[in-house]
Amino acid sequence: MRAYIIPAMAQKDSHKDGGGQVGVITRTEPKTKKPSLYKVLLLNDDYTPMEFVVHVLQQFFSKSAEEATRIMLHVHQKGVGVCGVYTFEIAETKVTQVMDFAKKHQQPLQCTMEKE
Ligand code: TYC
Repeated sequence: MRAYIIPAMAQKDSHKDGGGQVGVITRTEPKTKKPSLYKVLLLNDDYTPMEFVVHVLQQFFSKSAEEATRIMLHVHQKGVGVCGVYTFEIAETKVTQVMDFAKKHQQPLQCTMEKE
């Protein structure tokens, strides 16, 4: 909540009572807005080894071996899957990290993001 202080001379009739009083208006709406969220997606392909994808999910998305395996198998079977949900800059960083890592290891793995 934020309070706005109105200077005495700006208030109606403030001159009659000698002034010096200030008015305070408060509002109850929170000032902050929730940031938009973005899903980071992994796409399936026929070439990237399953172990490589599991490693990516553990390394860049802090998944356990079990959760990483579950997500990898989901992507393998359905074609696409969610690695995590983040604010724009974090999601963008994750995509860049995965794409750079895949390129460095000559894997065709694709990672993208989409607004929730
Ligand atoms: N389809 C790959 C294979 O059979 C495994 C794989 C899973 C690749 C998920 C990419 O995002 C991916 N080796």
